[in-house]
Formats: sequence, structure tokens, C-alpha cells
Amino acid sequence: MLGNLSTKLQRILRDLKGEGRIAERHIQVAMREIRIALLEADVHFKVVKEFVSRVKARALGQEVLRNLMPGQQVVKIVLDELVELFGREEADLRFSKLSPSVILLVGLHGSGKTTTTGKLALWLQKKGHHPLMVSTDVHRPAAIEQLSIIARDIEIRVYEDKGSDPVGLAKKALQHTLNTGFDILLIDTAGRLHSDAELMTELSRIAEAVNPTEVLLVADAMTGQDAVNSAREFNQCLNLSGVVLTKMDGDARGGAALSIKTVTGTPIKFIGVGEKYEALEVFHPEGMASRILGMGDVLSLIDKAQEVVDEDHARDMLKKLQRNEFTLEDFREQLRQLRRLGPLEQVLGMLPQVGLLKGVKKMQLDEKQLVHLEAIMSSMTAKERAGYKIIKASRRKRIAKGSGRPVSEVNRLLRRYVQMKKMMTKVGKSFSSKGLPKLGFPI
Ligand SMILES: Nc1nc2c(ncn2[C@@H]2O[C@H](COP(=O)(O)OP(=O)(O)OP(=O)(O)O)[C@@H](O)[C@H]2O)c(=O)[nH]1
Ligand SMILES: [Mg+2]
Repeated sequence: MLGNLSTKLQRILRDLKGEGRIAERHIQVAMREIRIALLEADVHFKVVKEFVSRVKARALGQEVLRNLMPGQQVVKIVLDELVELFGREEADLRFSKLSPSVILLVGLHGSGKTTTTGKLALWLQKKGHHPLMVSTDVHRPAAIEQLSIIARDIEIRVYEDKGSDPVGLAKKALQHTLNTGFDILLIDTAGRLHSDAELMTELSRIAEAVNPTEVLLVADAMTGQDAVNSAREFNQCLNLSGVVLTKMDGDARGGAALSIKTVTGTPIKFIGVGEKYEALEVFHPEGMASRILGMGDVLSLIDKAQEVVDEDHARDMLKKLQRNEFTLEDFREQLRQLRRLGPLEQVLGMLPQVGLLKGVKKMQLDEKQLVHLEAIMSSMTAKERAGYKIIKASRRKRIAKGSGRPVSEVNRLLRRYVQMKKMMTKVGKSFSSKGLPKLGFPI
């Protein structure tokens, strides 16, 4: 996520930390580099200017230069100011006191409105809500059908009715929501290549008719400043309450993410991180800032883990770790849970750079390898998984054959497992039994 910008900022700050003593000129150089990195990431020039001047003013402050670890201090300032850019306050989704809450999703053509409608409905359902969806995109053939297909996939109801008037459709859907037990109505709307007067009028009329609790702009992070400009235009007509920044999984440079709050005053509430329906994350300003600086995003990781990990299981696992009973069976289960968390690269990106991460990196686990590892472990007998020591040469051969992997891979897995067992036991012991149960796998 925002890989390029992230790499550059981390390098600049690492260089700065590498200096024994930091003088004003070091800071000047670093600030110039940060400015270039941000501009290259397509961050709005005014945002860059203000950001750099704030960081510089603070970094040149006496207390920093006299500090024992001035480099570290500058990192903290950059982190702090990044959080400020995203808006320090977490912007939660609002719900209306009287049911139903109405969420209107607007945005340019192809920004991800329809997909996000489905993702958000699923997210809300997991939180215990009963959402209903409706598409008012009567302009594009098959647009309504697209939402119905999503609805079928995620098993969430969609309101369908004949008619070619978007405002009428929205009203009828709201009436239906009021008459039934749904507590949230999500309204997917039509997009345009550019925001034009006709679309704005249509959206304003829908908003007037349904009085939305949230008006979320769905913006494509890959389009950088265009996304910011469209946000400004939509905000002028519609009074946006939040932004969902989609396609953050791609090679978005960061321009949209870092400028949108400052330029429009509208906070990012969610980010889309993939095409799957589960690929939606609550936006945590601090988490994102520290992710960019390579410090991980434990908050988002906990969100994810809570969704897929069974808490009782996690508690058991922690106990096992503390007692040094981490078996191959457990290892296999951990891998399964890890894979359920999403693409490995995204998950690793959220881990703080503690010593352990280096360990994980060294192992160079990629997605395919995970599948192979699981295959190898599944070819073992339960007895073997419970006590790895009995896995001698002939058993290794049999396991290799069963899993279709070479014996050398079986050997490597066993070596890694032993290493990991040692490492994890150490980490497990360093957490109190209350410390980590929410985090399904031991990081
Ligand atoms: N990689 C990635 N793709 C996404 C994300 N969100 C949406 N997409 C993809 O973007 C494309 C457009 O998504 P739609 O949901 O159809 O966009 P829309 O805003 O409804 O488009 P219109 O209705 O034509 O205006 C689809 O191929 C989605 O799968 C995301 O977070 N990551
Ligand atoms: Mg659509």
C-alpha cells in the first residue's frame, strides 16, 4: 500500500537516523527530499508545502536538536504530522437514532460504488445490522443487475422495482425499509466520467428525498489528484460526510489519501483494498500513518483478526505457546488462519517491524508457499503433527510423495517449524495471558 512513497520516506528517515549528530543542514536536506517524495506521490502541492513547513519548524525546534536521539524525534514528528493530514480523529460511520440509517454512495464512473455498496453491506451485517441495498443507476444497462449479482453472492437483500426514475426508486426502497425489519438502507447511485450538473441534480434530489445519515464519496485512490478534485466538486453540491478510498491495494501513489482530508475537509472512513467483498477496512489515521513509515498497523490487523479468528482458539493457542506446546497441528491451523486474513503481503504490511517480522521475512513465505506448506502438513498423520520428532527419513519420503513436494521441502518445513516454535514460545511468554487473545496468531 502506497509502496513507493513509503519506501522513500523510510529511506530518508533512516538516513537521518544514521547521522551521529543532526545539524540544521541535515534537516534541510531531509525536508527537501520529503518534499520531492510527496510531490512525486501526487500529493496536492499546497498540502506538501504546509506539511513540510510544519515538520521543518518542529524539527528545527531546539528540543529536537538537543535531544539524545534527534533522528528518532524527527520520525515521530513526521508520523504525527501524517496523522494530522489524515485527520487525527477517527471518523466513525454515523447511524441515525431512528431506524433506518440511510447511506448514500456517490462518485465518478468506475470508482467502485457498486462494489463498495456490497462490501459495506457485508461489513455492516457482520456488525449485527440488517442492511438492504438498492441501485438507482437506471442509466447504465446492467448496473442494477450488477448489484443484484453481488447481493446474491453475499446473501444480502437488494430492493428491486421497475421504474426509470432514480428518485422514485430511492423513495420506494426507503418506504420498503421502513415497512420491514431492515435497519440500514444502502443506496448505490449512477456514476459519470466527470461530475456534471445533471448528475449533481439527480444526486441532490435523491438526498433530499431520503435524508441520508451518511453521504459517502467513493473515490479511486489510483486517480490521485483527480479523486481530490472530484471530492471537492461533489462536496460543493452534496455535503459529503465521508470518503471511501478504493483500490488502495493497487499501486496508488498516495496523492489522494494524503490530500483529500485537507483539501475537502471530509474524512476518509473506509479504504477498499481488493476486489473481494471482504476487502474493506475501517480507516485508522494513526494506523495508516505508521504503515507508511513501516511501523505496521496493529489496529487494522486486530480488526481483521477479530473478523476471522475464533477468540477461544486464540486463547488456547496463547496458552500453548506459553507452555511450549506449539505442534505442527497448531502450525497448520495458524497458516490456515493467516490465509483467511487476506493476501500475505497486506497482512505483513500491517505488522510492526519488530524482530519477529524480520524472522518472517527471512522465511520468504509467499502465497504459493503457504499452500505447499499446508499440503505437506496435511500429508502427515495426526500423530506426526502432534510430535514432530518421530518424522525420520522414511516418513519424510512418504510425506513428500503424498504432498507432491520434494523431500528437501519437507526438511525445510521441519527446520522452520522448530525455529518458529522457539521464536513463538519466546514471544508467547512475553505476553500476559490477557495480553493478546484478540490477535489470533502470535505475532
Ligand atoms: N483492486 C480493487 N478493485 C476494486 C476496488 N473497488 C472496486 N474495484 C473494482 O473496480 C471496478 C469498478 O467497480 P464498480 O463497483 O463497478 O464501480 P462503480 O463506481 O459502481 O462504476 P459505475 O457504476 O460504472 O459508475 C470493478 O472491477 C471492481 O472490482 C478495490 O478496492 N480494489
Ligand atoms: Mg456502479
